[in-house]
Amino acid sequence: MPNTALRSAPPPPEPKHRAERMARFRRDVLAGLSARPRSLPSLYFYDAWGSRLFQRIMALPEYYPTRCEREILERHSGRIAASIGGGPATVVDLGEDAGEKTRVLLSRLAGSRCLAYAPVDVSPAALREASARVRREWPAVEVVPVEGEYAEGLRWLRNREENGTLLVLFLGSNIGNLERRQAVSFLRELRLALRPRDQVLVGLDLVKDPIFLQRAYDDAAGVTAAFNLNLLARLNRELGADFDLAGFQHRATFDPARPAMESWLVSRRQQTATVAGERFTFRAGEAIHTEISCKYREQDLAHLAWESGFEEVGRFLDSRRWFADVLWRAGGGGR
Ligand code: AVJ
Repeated sequence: MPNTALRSAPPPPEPKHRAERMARFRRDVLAGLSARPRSLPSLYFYDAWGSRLFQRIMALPEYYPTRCEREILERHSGRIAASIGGGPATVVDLGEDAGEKTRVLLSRLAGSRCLAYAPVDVSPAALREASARVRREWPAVEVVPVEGEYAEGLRWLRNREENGTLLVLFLGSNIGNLERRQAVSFLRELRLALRPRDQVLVGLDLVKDPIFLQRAYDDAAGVTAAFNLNLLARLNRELGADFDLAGFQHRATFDPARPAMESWLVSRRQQTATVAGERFTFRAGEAIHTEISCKYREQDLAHLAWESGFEEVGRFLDSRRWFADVLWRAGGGGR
């Protein structure tokens, strides 16, 4: 087997981890539904069908983040590319599946240098797609799919010396799904898996007139509603639950104090559902919290970098100042 194929292989699959993830899924769901207010982790939106619905959300006229970030990357990829120097580099893609925006950046980086692309994902299907797309478009780019969660994937990548400089992408406001404090601990952990010259590019959605937020998270065509309700459909499919999807309604609210958009599934009537053998009763109007999408203020970005232990290298905004991609260097200091 040629050496490159060997190096491109994902780490040995560990069925133990998959079984663990399934057990955790069940545990998380039962714990969330038993809590008050009830909640379900947004992490579980993305089964195969949920990922397709999210693709459709990104194409909605109301869902501005995708277009804002594409504008940013089209305008600033050159500067981002220059910031990582000319040596060998690896673009680590956390959860973007080599989507269009990642490819805007890759087209600037590929060709001119020795480049590797490492998607990290728990979903083998997502990894296959991301890898195939990049291999097709840039045959010279070495593709290193890493099956696993972000932290374990990064630890594995850090130990590969041939990676050169890492540029870790966490685009699309994915970090918005974490509470501010959790986001900081996530970023700090991320930084610990990096060497001083490595960089991260993080997409953050900015505070704006709530009317645009409301429309983006409750679109006219009902795609976001379907995306939210798919969470219950997934419990039906994978945990033997018996939710009546017609008995729940999508709701999106803006909390200016956080500030964040929040998504809920509201029970239209009193009803019961069985999940993994446990019975749950929902009152009419009772809401299950399914997602938080934090919005950041421009003036908080420097502090966020500092708290997370990074050095700010660049800050790129779209023309409306609705979205920001921040470029941070891991640096040597520690906080
Ligand atoms: C994928 C987490 C960035 O919060 O905007 C879109 C998910 N939820 N519409 C977001 C989502 C409802 C999205 N992220």
